[in-house]
Amino acid sequence: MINWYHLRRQSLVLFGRQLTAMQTIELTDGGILLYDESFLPAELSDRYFVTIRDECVWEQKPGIFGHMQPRRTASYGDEGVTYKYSGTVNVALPWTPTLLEIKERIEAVQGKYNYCLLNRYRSGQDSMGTLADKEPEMGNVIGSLSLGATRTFRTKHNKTKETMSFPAGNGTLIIMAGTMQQFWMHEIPKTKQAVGERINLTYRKILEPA
Ligand SMILES: O=C(O)CCC(=O)C(=O)O
Repeated sequence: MINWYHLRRQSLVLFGRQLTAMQTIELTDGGILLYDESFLPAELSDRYFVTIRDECVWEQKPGIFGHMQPRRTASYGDEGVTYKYSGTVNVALPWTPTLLEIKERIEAVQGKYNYCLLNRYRSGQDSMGTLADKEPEMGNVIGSLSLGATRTFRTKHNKTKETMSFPAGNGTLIIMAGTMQQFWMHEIPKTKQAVGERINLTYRKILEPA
């Protein structure tokens, strides 16, 4: 049987460069958002979801005002990398084979990453409040892969409040680049709909402190 997914992907390899079906969305003030709703096929995404859910070390951390973050997180990366944000200190555990495999797939599209922050949303009541990932030690390209239930990824311009929403479902890839973190915030709002569990992996480049 012909595997249409692979045929589509292969047809996008030209002169050794992988061209993907990503949409490029140019945001106000130089932000760039790349979006591919079906970057990975469903069966592979399902497999990654189960492996990552079962083998990663998850914790629920206190957020900036002392309340517990409304989701679980995990932290993996190159040896010695630590990512600090919103009052949390996240020391990277060594990469798992699955996280490395996904990293290579995303790097084939854009970016070079040495760290991955994972977010696990157990139900529609888990969420991520509005934020921008603009710590000075972090590179501007973030590769964000979603697995499991579909949630809304919403981004809003800091001043104009222009808002864009994208379904982030099983196998969706979003790459945030350009000046997006300076001018745009993003969030995963709560939903009252009965949604299942979702895992999101944000691959990042944590630069050496100057
Ligand atoms: O769960 C998501 O899709 C968003 C995660 C994210 O962007 C972040 O952790 O900064």
